[in-house]
Amino acid sequence: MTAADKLLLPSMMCADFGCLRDEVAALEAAGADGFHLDLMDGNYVPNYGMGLQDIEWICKNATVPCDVHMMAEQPGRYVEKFAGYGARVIYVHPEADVHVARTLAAIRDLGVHPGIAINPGTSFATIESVLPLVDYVLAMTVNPGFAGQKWLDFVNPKLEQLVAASHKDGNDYEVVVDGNCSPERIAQASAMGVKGFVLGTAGLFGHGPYADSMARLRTL
Ligand code: S6P
Ligand code: MG
Repeated sequence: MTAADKLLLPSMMCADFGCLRDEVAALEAAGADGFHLDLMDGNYVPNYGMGLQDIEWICKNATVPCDVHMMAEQPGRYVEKFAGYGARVIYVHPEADVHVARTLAAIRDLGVHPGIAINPGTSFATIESVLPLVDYVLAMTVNPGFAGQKWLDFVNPKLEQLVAASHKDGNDYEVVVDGNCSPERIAQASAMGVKGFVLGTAGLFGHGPYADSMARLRTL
């Protein structure tokens, strides 16, 4: 994989909502490949965010694609809404959906890339059967719900499993990592074959000019 192939995806829950328009413009100018938009329902995870109106505004005003990460129970209830906003990818968690295969098919029928998000404590085997239905796998390296957490090393073998299975036996998906994407972790995961990185407090926000950080991360 070349550096240019890497997908660098700022996590907008880490942006300054006091000047969201400026944040979006600055991150796009810095070379963001897309925006990662987290939805938390206070139930599936013990936190709330981002609001539907925030997600709608970013989806409709960004000039780069937007991916919605649903940390919410019964995600199927909302996929039509996010498709209407113009989302590029919609990620759902298998534990949150009794009929995840139906929801993934519904996302594709809406013209959006289906994605599955996998928690640190969820095994590869749990999602293996639905992998042919998805275009992206969001591998969580922290427990979902909060920014600023530590990378859980026990996830590393599963990252390798996900990459190894990504383009064979009926599968055709890319692996994106979410959680503590520091420069060191990006270098490590990139070497494993991970394609995309959600950038939060570990690698982008609070580390000086976005363009400088993004240029450095792209070379790793
Ligand atoms: C929260 C969410 C993530 C965070 C991101 C923050 O679980 O799904 O997308 O926004 O992980 O990154 P960092 O670098 O603060 O861990
Ligand atoms: Mg996320």
